[in-house]
Amino acid sequence: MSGLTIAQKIIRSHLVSGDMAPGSEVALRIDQTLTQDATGTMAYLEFESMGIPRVRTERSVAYIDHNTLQSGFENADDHRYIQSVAKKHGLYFSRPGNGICHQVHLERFGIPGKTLIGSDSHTPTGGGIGMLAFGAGGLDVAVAMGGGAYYITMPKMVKVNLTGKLSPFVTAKDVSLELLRRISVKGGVGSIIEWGGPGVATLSVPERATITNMGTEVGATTSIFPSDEITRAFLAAQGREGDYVPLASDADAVYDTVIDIDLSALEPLIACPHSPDNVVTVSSIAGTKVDQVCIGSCTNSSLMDLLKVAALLKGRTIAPSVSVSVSPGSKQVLAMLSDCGALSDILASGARLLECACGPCIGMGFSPNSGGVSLRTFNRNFEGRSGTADAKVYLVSPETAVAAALTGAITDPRTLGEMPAITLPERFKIDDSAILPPASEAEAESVEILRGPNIKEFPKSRPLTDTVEAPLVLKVGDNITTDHIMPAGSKILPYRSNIPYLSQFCFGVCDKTFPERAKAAGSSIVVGGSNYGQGSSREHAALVPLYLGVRCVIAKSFARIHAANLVNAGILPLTFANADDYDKLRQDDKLKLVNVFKGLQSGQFTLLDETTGDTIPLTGHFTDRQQAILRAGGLLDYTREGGK
Ligand code: MIC
Ligand code: SF4
Repeated sequence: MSGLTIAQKIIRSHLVSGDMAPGSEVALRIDQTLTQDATGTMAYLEFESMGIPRVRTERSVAYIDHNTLQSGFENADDHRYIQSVAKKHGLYFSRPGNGICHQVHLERFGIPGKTLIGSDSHTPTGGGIGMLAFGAGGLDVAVAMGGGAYYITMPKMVKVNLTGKLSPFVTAKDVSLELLRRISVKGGVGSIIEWGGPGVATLSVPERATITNMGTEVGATTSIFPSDEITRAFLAAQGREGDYVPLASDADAVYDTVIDIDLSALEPLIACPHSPDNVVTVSSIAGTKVDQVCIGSCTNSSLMDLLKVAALLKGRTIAPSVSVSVSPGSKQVLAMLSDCGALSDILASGARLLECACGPCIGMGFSPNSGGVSLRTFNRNFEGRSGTADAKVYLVSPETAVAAALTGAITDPRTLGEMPAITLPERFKIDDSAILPPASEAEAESVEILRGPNIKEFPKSRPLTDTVEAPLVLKVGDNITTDHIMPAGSKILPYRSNIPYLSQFCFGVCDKTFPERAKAAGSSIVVGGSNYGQGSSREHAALVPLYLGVRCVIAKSFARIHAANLVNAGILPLTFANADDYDKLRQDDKLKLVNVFKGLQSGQFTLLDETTGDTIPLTGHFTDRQQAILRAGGLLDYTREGGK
């Protein structure tokens, strides 16, 4: 037998059931979980409904980082609810202001070789420290907190072989953008990307984490780096050397694909509106006027990133036409920037300091002006996500962001002169006072769960029927993101535990009349193109359509987490057997899905278009467990009925 990749080794040591052949379903034991507030309230409501008194993982952490504005009682109530659940049920609680979940988890909790799932699509950031970390829907995280396994389709193994060394002003972000340029937002679907080769030794843990973070954007199941001496040094600097475990693939490990990237050959790159894979060189569009620059997010808010930003801004002033924000990834980063004086350099340049949170990345404030050009060090530039429908958002490295902040136009950062040398400290400032431990088992019983009026009922599921008769209420194109299906932003985010309220905004970016029409239809079907449901893990993109009566989504292909969320919500995700049949279906056609139960077993479904008379073959390959979940009307009903 040939050797194993890093991911295969971790999967093997956590295998609860299944066969590790690509395409088969494997069930994994989960060591750690994380949630953030925007998906957390729902996840904890689901966890509570399972009636398990204490989490059964090694470590579960509830973060508050997405919506920290508390612009009304809704969020304050949700945060208080999550805090009380954490205390009662055995979770650590990271208070608002303590930082972005992925950054804090890397600093304080990540352990090489462990498995992690999080109700956030960027959970693979943990791969930077050698964790096998997956983004998942809230319900899957709730099940894992209860000690249940996490089910995935065994991915293919892709290796990115790094050689050479990054040149000054070329960064880990440019490595991610280069991969996006080459393989697109669909190129990683069904794969685990392992980063290897001699170039790995030149990258620090935060740089590796930038790369695994953005592996989400190529659609990868997850991404992982080896755990080596650099990992040990990072853990030691965090006072956690005891958590270090070396991890490497076997010399004869077999990969389905190998991609070579020569770090020395890269130059600064930029993703243009409105997709992270719309990548060109910065120099090719230099001179484009910029209105806004945002530095931060779980992709680029580490101490290393912000020390570089501060060093480049030192003694300089940002252009009067540009508005600049800096959001440090964690309280640790902010405190250390402050202690060494770098924060003063940032502030003296004219940049605005925002809280250690997701902030503008999820449209929580700092929306660009009308038609504005915004350069962001973030990971997603989907249309409308910034909060300004006609803004043009570009994704860049911190260095390129600073260059634009100083000049007021897209500028190759290599024109800024010498790159100041940055070294990470041997010891980070450790202050876990904003991470609250859970109550002891003895005290837990008396902890009261504090619920606010914003928490509304979970949408009612319907068990699957053998015939689904419903109109095609919405037909959309390729690469529909969960931001299209269920937008976020400061006006909507406070309502993540209020599905009826959220439903008014469902598919608003594509068609504002959708919620009304879907509700009126009672039962409905949505049709999409390829890579349907890419982006965020938010299960609201399945729960809200469920609430509006969507029974089935038919697409050319699906993104992994969203397909799992649809199954968990009891909505059938089916694909066209012949992609061309997509063109035959028209909005408002009367559709009829027949012999659904037989289809579940055979994987072949038949759709009748009663308006045109067409018969369209569809496919949907579901494991026995997924079939049982769909029949029950969703994972919650399946679990309640005793399913594992
Ligand atoms: C995102 O980056 O889109 C989010 C907001 O972090 C989401 C989670 C959410 O919608 O709450 C994600 O990536 O899963
Ligand atoms: Fe937060 Fe943005 Fe990261 Fe999502 S991508 S977790 S919104 S910082």
